[in-house]
Amino acid sequence: MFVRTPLRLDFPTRSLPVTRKLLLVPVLATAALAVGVPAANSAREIKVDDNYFVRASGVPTVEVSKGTVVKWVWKGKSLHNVKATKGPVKFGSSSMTKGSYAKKMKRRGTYTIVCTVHGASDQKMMLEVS
Ligand SMILES: [Cu+2]
Repeated sequence: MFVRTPLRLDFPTRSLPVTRKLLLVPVLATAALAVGVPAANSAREIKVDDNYFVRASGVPTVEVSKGTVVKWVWKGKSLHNVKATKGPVKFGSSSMTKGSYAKKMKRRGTYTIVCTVHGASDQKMMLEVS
């Protein structure tokens, strides 16, 4: 049997309450802002061990981009420090046996970093900020 669904004309014509419409505005505004937010700055950890940075042999080079927070993390048992002896900015940690030292790299360039306790011939690394 064919049943024709009558077109309902008696549905409520009332629109959404005003409060509902107002709630939508901040939601849409937040979504629009999220699109333009730049990626968070990156971070990089570097091992400080007995007696080397990063790895036991050679002079390692670590490359990071400007704005990266470089964090040296003490892993060994001996006393070490982190000193930028050459580069656009001089910086450095105190001498410690444990803990960490973080530096946000704001200037591009090549940095020579040594542990002055053990000297450049024993504990040295290069940091390239591009
Ligand atoms: Cu050292």
